[in-house]
Amino acid sequence: MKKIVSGIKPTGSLTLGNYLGAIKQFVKLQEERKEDEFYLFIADLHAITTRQTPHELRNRTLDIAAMYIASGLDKDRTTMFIQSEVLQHAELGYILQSNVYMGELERMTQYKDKVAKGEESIASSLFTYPALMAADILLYDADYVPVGDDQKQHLELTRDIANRFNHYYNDFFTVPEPIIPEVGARIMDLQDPYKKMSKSSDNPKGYITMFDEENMIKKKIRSAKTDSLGVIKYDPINQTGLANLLNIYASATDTNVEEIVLKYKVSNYKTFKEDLGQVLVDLLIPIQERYQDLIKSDSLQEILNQGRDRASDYAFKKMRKCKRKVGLGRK
Ligand code: ATP
Ligand code: LTN
Repeated sequence: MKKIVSGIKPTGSLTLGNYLGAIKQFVKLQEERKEDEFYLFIADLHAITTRQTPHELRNRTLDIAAMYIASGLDKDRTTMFIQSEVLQHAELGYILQSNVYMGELERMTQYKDKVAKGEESIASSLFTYPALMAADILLYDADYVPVGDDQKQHLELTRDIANRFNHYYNDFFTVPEPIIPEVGARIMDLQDPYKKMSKSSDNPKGYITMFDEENMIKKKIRSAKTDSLGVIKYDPINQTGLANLLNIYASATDTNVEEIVLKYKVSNYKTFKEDLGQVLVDLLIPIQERYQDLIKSDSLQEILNQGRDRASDYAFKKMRKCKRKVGLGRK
């Protein structure tokens, strides 16, 4: 039996990128791997590395939990919980800060990108973030971590931290492996296809959220940036915007890009975009309907309570052993 762990930050409305890169992937793994255990958390401690409005943060945390279940997650086979409700994440995060070097953290591109944006006040937690992320994973002895492409570097660092700790204190943590989807791992912004689709982007036209209404979805796809070449083929260098739309289509329909190109070979961008809009409407609207039922129900609260208790149980035991290893506290 393997353990699969992943997290998602409640920093904005979930996007199509989050869905295709992470959520769909998680649900699929769960369908394929009947023997395995699944832990999934809403990373609210990570969200506050950038300033959040308290009531919005709290609402979005629940939104994400409901969206996961609405997307097909099996609630009976998932330990789903809110990160800050399991105290050991912060505790282990601190210990791991002492096992990661400044130079390593300085190399993290997610951090560098945020700094490069030129924001004035950068919280110190944004810098130490990878230590907390490593804690999220190592606390549960995860074997696999399904994530989008942007998290690959953090996962590598998590592995380095685990190996370093294991070397110094004798084998203690399971060294995890990332699972990154073949298609859908990097959905790009619809208006600027050189940049990742991101829920904290300034331009809402660049992303589709999982809450967008039918007309909005179609409109955003229709106005997605393409090129003037007018031929449907997969050429990420010269037709970057179109390549992104082809990836979205392939990922949303579980097909491959070649098949889509073949289907639209003699078509035009307008027809292709109309069809893609419809594909996404057919994908997202049923999820939104299930979400509406869930967000009002008591069952969501019960799932999160149960998840918190189960995760805390494991985390408590792991941390007791960890502190003993490191020499903290009394015997
Ligand atoms: P932000 O935009 O605020 O930085 P984010 O959406 O990148 O947030 P998370 O919410 O933590 O960050 O991401 C959750 C998961 O979604 C991660 O596994 C991440 O790799 C994946 N993901 C995020 N954006 C994309 C994208 N554009 N394409 C594919 N996967 C993505
Ligand atoms: N850092 C991730 C979110 C995240 C995560 C995790 C993902 C926090 N902890 C543990 C997988 C496992 C992000 O920014 N997308």
